[in-house]
Amino acid sequence: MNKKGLSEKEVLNLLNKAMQKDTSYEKVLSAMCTRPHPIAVKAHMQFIASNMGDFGLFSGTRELESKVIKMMGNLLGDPNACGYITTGGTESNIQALRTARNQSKKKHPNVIVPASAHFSFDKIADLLGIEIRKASLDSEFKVDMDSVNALLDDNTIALVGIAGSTEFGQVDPIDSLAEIALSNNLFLHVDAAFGGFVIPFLDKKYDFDFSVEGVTSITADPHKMGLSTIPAGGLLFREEACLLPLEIDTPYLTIRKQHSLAGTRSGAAAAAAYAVMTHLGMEGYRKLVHSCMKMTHRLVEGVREFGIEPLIEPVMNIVALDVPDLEEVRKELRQKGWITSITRTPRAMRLIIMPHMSEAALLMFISDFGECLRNTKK
Ligand code: 0PR
Repeated sequence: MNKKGLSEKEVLNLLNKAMQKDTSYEKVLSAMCTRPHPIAVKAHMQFIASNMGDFGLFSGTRELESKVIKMMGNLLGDPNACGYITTGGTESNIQALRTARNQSKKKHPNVIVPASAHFSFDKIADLLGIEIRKASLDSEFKVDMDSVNALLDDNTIALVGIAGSTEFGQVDPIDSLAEIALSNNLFLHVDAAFGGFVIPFLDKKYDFDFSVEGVTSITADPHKMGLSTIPAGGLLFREEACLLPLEIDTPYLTIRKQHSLAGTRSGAAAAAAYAVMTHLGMEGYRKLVHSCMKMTHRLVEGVREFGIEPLIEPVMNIVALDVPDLEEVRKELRQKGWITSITRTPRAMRLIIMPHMSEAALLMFISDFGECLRNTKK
């Protein structure tokens, strides 16, 4: 630290310099986050000092958090769901499986997740001492139910289904997983970190949430397609009793118990999520998702003209393209400023069409993509 403080102007200059090195979102096709809605930013700033880790001090923010959970419960099939605003999908997944582990009496618990599960489940294996078993995927990258059944044994405590997989944007057969969960008395967690704010607004209907009997908990993140500020994840449980195994005593706070993983935790995130959800409403999110889906279909149409096919017809605004000379093409695109990503198995080009994408930028991407393909073929 410098001995003497710098002036505000000098500090702001330093900040601006640092910010210039950050990538602005215009040409980012690899991110599940986006620019937050301006009203979320306003709310975030207004509640910047609020701490949900000691919410007895911040009962107004606490009310906003409860309202966000209520709105999310309504969105995800159970108006009576309970939960809290986490730091993101990772914390939500950890906490859901921590509940499952603490509720079970197994000494060597295992959880079955699809091979497409986000890497947060590998962190969970390490943190919670749970064996994570990966079930294979079918030809459409949904979890294969035969594989799930084959992995199931007496030490299985939970199943996980993904609604909006990180790489393919696919939705697992949650109803089939729920049947197994119900008949074996297992916890069923749905990771809809990305899909939670997309699937309810698609034209096609999917049974993926609490409307499916047997679903115990859901991860759905306002800081992804919810257009809220980071860090705003959501964790919902069907039953209040699921929060109990997470509780620890906090005798010297204004609250007696805490169930979050983080201690001090952003109230700004809860206020931001409340603001943007209340402002956009169901109609606003539907428009947003429709616009992303329209661009996604336009993208697929465009690349098909170059003979490139997606691995599956896009379910949501995530596309995996089967591209020859993948790394070469990605490198060329990078030189034109485009940031793309990949899927693990099989290797494909992964593109996420977030709300920061515009139709004009997308058309430019399609044209640049065609040029890069031709260049690498030479
Ligand atoms: N579950 C699913 C299905 C996810 O896709 C993700 C993150 C998580 C859980 C974990 O969420 P948090 O990162 O909020 O803890 N998916 C993206 C990923 O890891 C997140 C991301 C966002 C990556 C922006 C890059 C980026 O620029 O790929």
